[in-house]
Amino acid sequence: MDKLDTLERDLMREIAAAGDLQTLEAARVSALGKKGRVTELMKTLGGLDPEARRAAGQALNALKDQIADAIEARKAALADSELDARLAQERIDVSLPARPFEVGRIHPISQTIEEMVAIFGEMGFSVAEGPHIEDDWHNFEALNIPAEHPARQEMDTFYLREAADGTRKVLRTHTSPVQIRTMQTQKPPLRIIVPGRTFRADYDATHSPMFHQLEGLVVDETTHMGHLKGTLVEFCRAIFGVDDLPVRFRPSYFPFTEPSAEVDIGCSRKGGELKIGAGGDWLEILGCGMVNPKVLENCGIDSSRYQGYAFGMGVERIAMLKYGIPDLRTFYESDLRWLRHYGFVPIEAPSLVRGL
Ligand code: 2NL
Repeated sequence: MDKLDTLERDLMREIAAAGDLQTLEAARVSALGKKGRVTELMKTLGGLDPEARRAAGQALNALKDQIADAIEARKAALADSELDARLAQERIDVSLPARPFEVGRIHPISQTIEEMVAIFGEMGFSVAEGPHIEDDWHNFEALNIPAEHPARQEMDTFYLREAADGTRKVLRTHTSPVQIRTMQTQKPPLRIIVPGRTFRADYDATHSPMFHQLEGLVVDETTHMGHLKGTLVEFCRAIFGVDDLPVRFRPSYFPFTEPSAEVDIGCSRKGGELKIGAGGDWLEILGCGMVNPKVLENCGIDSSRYQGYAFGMGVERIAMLKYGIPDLRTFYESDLRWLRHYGFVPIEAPSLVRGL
């Protein structure tokens, strides 16, 4: 029992004296470890007679618990003071400038499509989409574009490798095949717009092998050229934000519409600067017409009952005019400086969500 008192005093002193977690762990091992002093004493119990063994056993177990508790308490105290020391040392410098917060930009093509969709959306049009890879029928044949038409020649169209049956798929040269697919699968009345990528083998300051179109199609029983004119005049004024913008319909030809027209908007070109609005000059911005009855029939729509109009425009061209972008090729260069200049900060850009 004397020995136990001495051991207890020694161990408690060691624990109290441990100045860090490592020293404390060493003290624990030397007391309670496999060869620790308390453990070694436990092993001597077997040599005592039963009476003494019980008394010594109880005392030893009590000592073991006391030491273990003391170690835990010391451990907590050491951890606290370590944290206090770290907190005293580490400071937050509130005067440090905040980390730069980079916000991406919306590409002018995406922004322009968004604005077009919003304008036509308010007029009751829905958006339709379709595949970029098309077959000859959907891209040309159904649209009344004859085999000898220049658009079907190798020169203008990207053809895919010939299949085993001799047919060749194409990268769609316009978004019209989506209208064809819609007419095949849905019943009139139809009122859709089709924004999307299109592909033609052409490359200069105003042409890119990949570009964007937005086409529209309305088919109903009494839809006529007056609806076509009203819709497109309204669209031109809305997209350029000019209420009294002059709009002119000039007779033209497309195989898929009859009659067909090209639409010009008023502008002035004084001093080499282009200004959209009244000014005596004209700028072509889209094509349109009444859907050729042959096209309706090709899609299984009864042309003696239904008629409609269609239109198409290049998204890049509208974006260049609206946002003063001089070279079409820069749209696809992924130059971040260009994107920071011409792109739109999401929260500032007019969007569908807030009705432009
Ligand atoms: C242009 C002119 C146009 C159409 C596209 C169309 C589609 C079907 C039936 C009839 Cl499915 N027409 N599309 C009609 C007239 C003009 O585009 O200058 N595009 C850039």
